[in-house]
Amino acid sequence: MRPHRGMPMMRWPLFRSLEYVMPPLRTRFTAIVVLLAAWFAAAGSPATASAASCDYTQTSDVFAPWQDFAAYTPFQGASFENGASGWSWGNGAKIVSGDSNDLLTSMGTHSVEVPGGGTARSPWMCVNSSTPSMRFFIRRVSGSGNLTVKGVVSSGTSKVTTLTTISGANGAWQPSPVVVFPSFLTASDTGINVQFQFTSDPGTVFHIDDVQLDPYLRR
Ligand SMILES: [Ca+2]
Repeated sequence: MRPHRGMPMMRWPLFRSLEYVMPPLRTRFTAIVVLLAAWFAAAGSPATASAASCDYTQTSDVFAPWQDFAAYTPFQGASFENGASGWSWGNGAKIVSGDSNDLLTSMGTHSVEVPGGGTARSPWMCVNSSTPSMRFFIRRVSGSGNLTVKGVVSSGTSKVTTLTTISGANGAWQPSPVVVFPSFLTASDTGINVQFQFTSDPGTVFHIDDVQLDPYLRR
C-alpha cells in the first residue's frame, strides 16, 4: 500500500478503495468531486423553505380582563418594542410611540401606525386545526373608515382572503374583536404558513399593538 503524503482523507475507506481503481491523481480528485456533488444532489436542495412551527409554548390569557380566558401566544415581534422582527410595512405603515400597555401588565412604549391605504404585514405564522383565531389591540387615531385584516396563504397558489373588517374602534386602546379564521385556514392538522395583513381605509389611521394568536382550539 502506497503512502499518500498530505492527503489524510485517503484514510477513509471510501477513498482508500478509489485509489485502486483510479490511478492518476487528478482523476482521483475529479472522481471525489463528482461523488460529493452526487451526494449533495441526492440529499435534496438546502434552499427548500422550512415551514414555521405550530408548536406554540409561550402563552398567557392576555385578554382575561375582557372575559376572554383563552391562552394566547404573541406573534413574533408584535409588541413592537425592539423593532418588529419579521414584519414589513407598506404605504407608510410604521412603528410609532404610544402603547397599549396601560391595558396589560407588560410595559411598552411603541405600537404600529397604519395610515390610510397603509398595510402592516405580519411574519409568516403557522396556522392549523388547533389555532382557531387571533386578536390584538387597536385604537382609531383619525378618520371614520375601517381596518381590514387579511390572511395570505403561502402554500400552493397564493391565496388572499379578508378575515374581518373592523369599523367600531374609537380613540382609546381596546381589544379587537376575536378574529375567527375561516375553515380553510384551519383544515390542516400539521400547519400552513399564513401572513396577516392589516390595512386602513383611505383617510383613516389606526394604531395596533400586541398581536396574539390563539394556539388552542376552544372547546
Ligand atoms: Ca407595544
